[in-house]
Amino acid sequence: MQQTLILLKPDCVQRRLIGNVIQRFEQKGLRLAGLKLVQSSKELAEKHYAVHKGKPFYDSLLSFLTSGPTVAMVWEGREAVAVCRNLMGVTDGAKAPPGTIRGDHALSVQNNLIHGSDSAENAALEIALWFKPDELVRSSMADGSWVG
Ligand code: D4T
Repeated sequence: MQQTLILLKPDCVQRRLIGNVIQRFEQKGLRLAGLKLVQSSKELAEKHYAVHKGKPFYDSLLSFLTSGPTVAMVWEGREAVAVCRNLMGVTDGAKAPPGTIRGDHALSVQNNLIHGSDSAENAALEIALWFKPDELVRSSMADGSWVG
């Protein structure tokens, strides 16, 4: 069973799209293992986007991620990393296909509503950055054997 970190970025919260996005992950059959509303500090944003340090969009990206509340979530299920990335659509909202979260609701590259880990290894690092171990809940779903 794979886990992934999903962030509903400040634009998603401000545009009242939290419920719309969560519904998509639920409907796909993933299980929610952690959920909280976070006002990201600059330090947290710097750690989260450390890989982009030095890029032209880095400062703007930090300002964006710290500009308001973010919903941090851990979703799990079979191939959860790839499943979530497919539900999100590509980074540039203008290029994301209809039916995806970004394809349906985003036009921007930076303000693209959502973050999802890009590998199982990065998911583990990012989950540890955003969540304490006791904030994650282990459980099974009643329909687990049907959803797979
Ligand atoms: P995240 O990490 O937010 O899920 O986005 P992606 O995985 O889809 O895209 P990314 O790592 O390439 O970029 C991280 C973040 O930076 C913003 N960005 C990206 C930007 O503002 N300008 C740019 O030119 C690029 C490439 C968008 C997402």
